[in-house]
This record gives sequence, C-alpha cells and structure tokens, in this order.
Amino acid sequence: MCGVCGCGTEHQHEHGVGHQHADGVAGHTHAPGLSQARMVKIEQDIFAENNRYAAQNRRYFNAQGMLALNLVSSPGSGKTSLLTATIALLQDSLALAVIEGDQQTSLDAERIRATGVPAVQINTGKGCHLDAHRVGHSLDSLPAQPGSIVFIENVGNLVCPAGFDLGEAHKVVILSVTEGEDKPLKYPDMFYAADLMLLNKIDLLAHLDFDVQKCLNYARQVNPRLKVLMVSAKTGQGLDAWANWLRAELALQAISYA
Ligand SMILES: Nc1nc2c(ncn2[C@@H]2O[C@H](COP(=O)(O)OP(=O)(O)OP(=O)(O)O)[C@@H](O)[C@H]2O)c(=O)[nH]1
Ligand SMILES: [Zn+2]
Ligand SMILES: [Zn+2]
Ligand SMILES: [Zn+2]
Repeated sequence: MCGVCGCGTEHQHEHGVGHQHADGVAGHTHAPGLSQARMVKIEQDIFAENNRYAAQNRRYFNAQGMLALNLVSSPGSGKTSLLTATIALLQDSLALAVIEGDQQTSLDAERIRATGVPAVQINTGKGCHLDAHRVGHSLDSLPAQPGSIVFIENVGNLVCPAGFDLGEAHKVVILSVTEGEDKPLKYPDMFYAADLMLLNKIDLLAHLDFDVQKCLNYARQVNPRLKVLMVSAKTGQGLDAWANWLRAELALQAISYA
C-alpha cells in the first residue's frame, strides 16, 4: 500500500506513535529543546503526510467499491458491540471487514473474528489515534472482498482522531447516553468532523437523567448537517435504520466510483 513512502510491509521506519495534537495550536506542546515555531512546522508536516496517505487509501477504497467508515468515540461507548450486532444483521447479505485500533491488546479484533468476519488489529502503543499510513498497511493483511463495507474502529478518544483523515467515506461518531448530553459542546471538533452520530445505549435511558433533545440540539449547534440515529447494541433497537443507512451508502459508493 505504501506508494508514497515506498516501503513494503516489512519496513523498518517509525510509525506515527508520537503524541501530536490535532488542533495545531502553538504553545500547548512541550518538547525540551524545540521552539514553538519548529513544533508547529512538525505538526503541519505530520498532517500533510497523513493527508497524502489518506488520499492513497481513498483511491484504493473507491477503486475496490468499498465503503470505508471511521468509527470514533470515547472509550467504551459501544463501538465493538455495535459492530458485532451490525455484523449479525448484515453478514449474510453483504461483504464486511474490520480494522481495529487500540493502544494495546487484540481483544476487539478477536471479538470480530469470532463472528467469521475478517479483522486486523492495529496497536498504536502510546499513540492516541489511528493514522492513514498504518491503516494503509493494515489493508495488506485484511482479506476484504471488493464491494465490502470496511469498518475502521478508531482508538477510544474523543479528541485526536477528529484531525486524522484515514481515507474514509464518513466519520461516524458514537455517543452513549451514559456519557452526558453535553459532549458535543465539549468536544466540538469530533462532532463537526462526523456525518452521522449513533446515540447508543438508549436501552438505559429510563435509568438516567440524559436529555435526548438537549443532546441533539447541542450536536446540531456544532454541526447542522449531522444525521442522528438512536440505537442500542444490546437490544437491537434502531439497528434496522443503521443497516439501511449502510446499504444506501454502499450503493451510493458503487454508483459514484463505478
Ligand atoms: N446497556 C448497554 N450496554 C452497552 C451497549 N453497547 C455497549 N454496551 C456495553 O458497554 C461496554 C463497552 O462496550 P464496547 O463495545 O467494548 O465499547 P467500545 O467503544 O468498543 O470500547 P473501546 O474499544 O474500549 O473504546 C460493554 O460492557 C458493553 O456490553 C448498549 O447498547 N446498551
Ligand atoms: Zn509504510
Ligand atoms: Zn472496541
Ligand atoms: Zn492526542
């Protein structure tokens, strides 16, 4: 996959596990011996390089008729649970594949493989987000069929993954009702970057003070074009609408890049 850096899968170069924040604000990064101007230049270079790899991934996904989705959220919102529930609904009718991102462990990839759907795990170590370069390499070992939906579960983090394009067609942000309705206002970059929000764990609403309307208002205040589906990975509520959205987006992808 690495036409830009020219490396093979066995390459030796360092991947982007350093902690570089997506906001590009000078002054928040502290690296002894480096000036603020130098830090800003390094951040700009990292984003430029990531964008080159993302464009390469996007060309690959489009050429293969694949719908790639970047699932982003804070830890524990239910990304992997939603994926296994979605797989149960769709795997008989659609080709699916999953790229799992976590700092450590292969637990999530194992949960996906247990369903029979191919999955690869990327461990970012100290890294707080997936980057396009590592996603590109992971495609080499992911046996995804042309025409698949490729779900990319990002590292649980509501901040840094917002700034890194992986070549996906859409970012899908998952917010669970146990996190509080104010998260779209507190983490606006992520809700602005997403095209769809899945409001998960709605089976728990009866036990919480979570105000759904307030949450939707906050989310649309940040991003007026944000679509929202209310779902429960546990009970399956709302998953038909999500499955319909996925089928429609996959069909659109096939038409747009035929
Ligand atoms: N009640 C309820 N619990 C849920 C739902 N979805 C997920 N959970 C629970 O929430 C916890 C976290 O779920 P995961 O699917 O591991 O969340 P995740 O976002 O993949 O977590 P990370 O990969 O660690 O960021 C688990 O205990 C799930 O059983 C839901 O719709 N309702
Ligand atoms: Zn490489
Ligand atoms: Zn997970
Ligand atoms: Zn970070």
